[in-house]
Amino acid sequence: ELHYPEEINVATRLVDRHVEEGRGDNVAIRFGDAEITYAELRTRVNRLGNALKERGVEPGDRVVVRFTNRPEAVVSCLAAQKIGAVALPSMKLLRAKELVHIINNAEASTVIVYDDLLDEIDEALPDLDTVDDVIVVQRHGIEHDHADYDDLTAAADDDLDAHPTTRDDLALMLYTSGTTGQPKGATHTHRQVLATADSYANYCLNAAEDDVFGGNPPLPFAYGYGDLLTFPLRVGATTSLVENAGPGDLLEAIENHGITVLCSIPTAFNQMLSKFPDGHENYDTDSLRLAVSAGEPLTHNTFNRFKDAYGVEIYDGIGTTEMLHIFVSHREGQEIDPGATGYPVPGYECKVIDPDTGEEVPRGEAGLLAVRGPTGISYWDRPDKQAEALVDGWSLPGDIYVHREDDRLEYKSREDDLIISSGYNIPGPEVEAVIEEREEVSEVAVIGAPDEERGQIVKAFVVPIADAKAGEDLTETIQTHVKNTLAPYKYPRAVEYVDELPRTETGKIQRVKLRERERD
Ligand code: 3SK
Repeated sequence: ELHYPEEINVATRLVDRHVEEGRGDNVAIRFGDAEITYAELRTRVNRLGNALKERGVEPGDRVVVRFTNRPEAVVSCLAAQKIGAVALPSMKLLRAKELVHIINNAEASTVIVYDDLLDEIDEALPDLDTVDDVIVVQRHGIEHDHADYDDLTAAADDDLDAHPTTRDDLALMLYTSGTTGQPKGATHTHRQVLATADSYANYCLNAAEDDVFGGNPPLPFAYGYGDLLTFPLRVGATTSLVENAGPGDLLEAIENHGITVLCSIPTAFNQMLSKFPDGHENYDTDSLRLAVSAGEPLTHNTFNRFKDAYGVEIYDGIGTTEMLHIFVSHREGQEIDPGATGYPVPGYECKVIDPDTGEEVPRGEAGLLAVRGPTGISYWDRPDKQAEALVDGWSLPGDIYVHREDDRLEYKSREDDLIISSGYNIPGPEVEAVIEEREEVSEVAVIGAPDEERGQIVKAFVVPIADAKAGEDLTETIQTHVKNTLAPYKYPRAVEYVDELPRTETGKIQRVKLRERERD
């Protein structure tokens, strides 16, 4: 079990402690050619923290931080937390209407925003009920009439004592990007933010001071917040930040920043493999010691191809915004079975239950995953959803899993993605993984489409690779391949070819949109 003192502030644990213990010259952030040491990061956090206090931000206030992956995003979250406020990072692609919902729901007082993301805030502003201050980081010379981040921080004091927050005070709020419905605020305390590093990053990744964490998950995504902020800073290591990174940018960052732990999502690993199948021949990737994937299940195919091309294994994990980070994964040094997500992360317990009775199902049978540990589901102001998602102290993230005889947990599907056809339960992602084995297929999503006779049929939406010929022949090839690989009732009775799949900003396939299309 992880223990934390009653009074604790995440910002001091991630920054000040390293300076006080002689690691002030360690590089905390690499961004392009710039390096920010822990000593410099502390000063930047203190200055912004003092400026926020002077502008009236109080402990407990919510401070919206709207940035791409840049150093100011890290500084802003830590400065808000250091003065006892709650950082609320916001995804860059959110539009004014979505921002109005989130910011009003959180009753935020302040917005810190990068100038090229200001227009949606300006559009939202007349409808924002509680915001009384907008602070803009000027980088692109975009004109505005708000307070200026550089002016405020230049005029502020270098020293700041952290607010005496307790371990159970809120430090972070993240709205679920949601493949369905209105975004909900997931709240996280100072203790819980630290616990993601002290459980997953410590035990599964062996995070250490000489690591460089890098990749492309956005910082406002719980996955990116852990990978690129909490994990490296917890151990005095370095985070490599790259704005809007594509496959080439990631490879450049590996070479230039010496990334040791590469964090990304399956789509981006696949893009790296398609564009740079022998990436290590074009770039020096020797620094890599492992890669981490989440967001969508990783297929065998991607795991094997990446290992062949880049010489490292990808550790797949399941996490959610509500749980803050990964709670099932393999650990470094364990034999990875790419057919399973892995074991409960040390500190967490998992069981697989019958959703109707709440009883554990026998090993080998599919059921709903229930999890408890140092983080858990805690929605902001949504007692209805909270009661459904946290039952008897167990969080229900909404995933269907099998607890195997070998103790590993094997992912089947999201609860919503289970297809029931003629009485058979068919996990869509299982069929997707098999279809994706075909070389003609670039991406695929499988859903249950309404069918009078069978209730639902398995339907595959396929993005073919550039030179594959979409049509009846390919459909037959796909269907035969699935019938030969899985129980034949799982084959897609319908296949539709599309140019792209609908995705959330964090890269998750929005199967709900495909289902809606089929219903309309
Ligand atoms: O939503 C996810 O897929 C996720 C995975 C790992 C860590 C955090 C999150 C939100």
